[in-house]
Amino acid sequence: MANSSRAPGRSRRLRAALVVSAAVGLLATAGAVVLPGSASAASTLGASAAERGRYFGTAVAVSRLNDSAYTTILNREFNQVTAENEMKIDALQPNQGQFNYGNADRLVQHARSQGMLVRGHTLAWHSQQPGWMQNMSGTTLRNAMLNHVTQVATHFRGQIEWWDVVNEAFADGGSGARRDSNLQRTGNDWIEAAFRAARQADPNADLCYNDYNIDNWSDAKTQAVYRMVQDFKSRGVPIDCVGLQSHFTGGSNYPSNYRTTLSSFAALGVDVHITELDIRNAPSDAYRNVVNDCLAVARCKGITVWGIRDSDSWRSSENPLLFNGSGQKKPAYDAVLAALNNGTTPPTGNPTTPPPTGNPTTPPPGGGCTATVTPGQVWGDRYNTSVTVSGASTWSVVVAITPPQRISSTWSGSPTWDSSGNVMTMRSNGSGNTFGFTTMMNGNSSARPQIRSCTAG
Ligand code: G2I
Repeated sequence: MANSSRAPGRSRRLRAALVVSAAVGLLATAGAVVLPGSASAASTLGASAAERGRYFGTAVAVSRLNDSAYTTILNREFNQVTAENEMKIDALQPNQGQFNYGNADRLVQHARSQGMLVRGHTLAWHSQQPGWMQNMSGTTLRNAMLNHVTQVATHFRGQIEWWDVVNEAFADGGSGARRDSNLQRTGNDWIEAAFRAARQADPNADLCYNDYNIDNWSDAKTQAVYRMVQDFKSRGVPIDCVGLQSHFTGGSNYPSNYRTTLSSFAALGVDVHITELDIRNAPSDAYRNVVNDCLAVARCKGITVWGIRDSDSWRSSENPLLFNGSGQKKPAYDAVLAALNNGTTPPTGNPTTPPPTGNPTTPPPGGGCTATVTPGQVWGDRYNTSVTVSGASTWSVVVAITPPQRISSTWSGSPTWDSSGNVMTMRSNGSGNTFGFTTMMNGNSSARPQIRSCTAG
């Protein structure tokens, strides 16, 4: 399936969303222009990244959402989340055919309530396979893998901005070969098969290949992944992005050619994401360099750190993160925020008024049901909307948004989009009669979604 067959609802244009506009609402409100280093510079990582057209996210361990010190930092600083473990194969399908979405859904719900973007991690991986899958091979394994991809991507459809479709499929060292694994032994085309299945299940999510030790442009592993992406693009395999995990810890350092790596992948026509950043002992210089490199590459969409506090890290003894165990900001935090604030602000639309917080609007009646809009939370770059349907238990509601605004995620319904990407038809999916969505303002902070019709059945 070629990219052109994607539904447009969360296409590349949307990526610009996060992106361009966070500053806009804030600046409009403040009536000021943020200059590098000026007094009005953003004071959190997420808000500052959004001003530069990026996100700043973190891996989240769902069990820690009960820790209020943790959640306070999460909600204040970050506008993107990745499940540290809860969307892995063993977590989601512990027994064949039995899917466990509880923890993952909880994270998605938390993200939605905060307007955070969600990266899904990961659909196909040689590691963290449940026992039943580890023991499989051949066609049986290939089919089980594809079924997992399809089931999971379908379950989360409309809620995931980017999927790490395949994780860590290349070998370390100088061979440039694929990593040997049970999945690899099902045939070299397992990666593209996974991407095709993911595209089919969720045409609106961007699909990434994610790996570690592909940060140094000179490394054979980096070159091998580059050639795979080049090949996929040339053959129309649906790939949208490459994730560089960037664990600069435990023996691998920030390489001086990192920016070359980012821009070289981007030149293939894919976005690049820094997906699991942590740096041993959190040196400010290295963190600053990573931020500056991402900001220098237009297709570098954002940075995710692999945990919030050092005590949350998978390598806590290396203190590789931006907050210490007490939740205090470390020098690396200040370096990252300053680098973000000093970055170039991408061109934006011309906002005039701050987002209205006005009253619910009642749309025109449709064929047998009524859809009532309730405005939800508003952030600098985006806002939530809820729509409640009365008069029918199964329904479809047509919602139009005003470009350049884009819908970035939805919940409690099954969305499809028209070819412009501006008109969403939301169908009931058994989740009740209230659905919702997040809209990125993209430079227009005043427009609000319009209900075009509500049709029963
Ligand atoms: O290893 C660091 C990361 C490398 N890239 C892919 C990531 O998915 C990976 O994350 C780590 C998590 O940070 C760890 O938390 O992946 C590990 C393996 O999946 C995670 O470790 C696992 C332990 O191996 C399990 O024993 C444990 O039950 O964490 C699980 C939950 O705490």
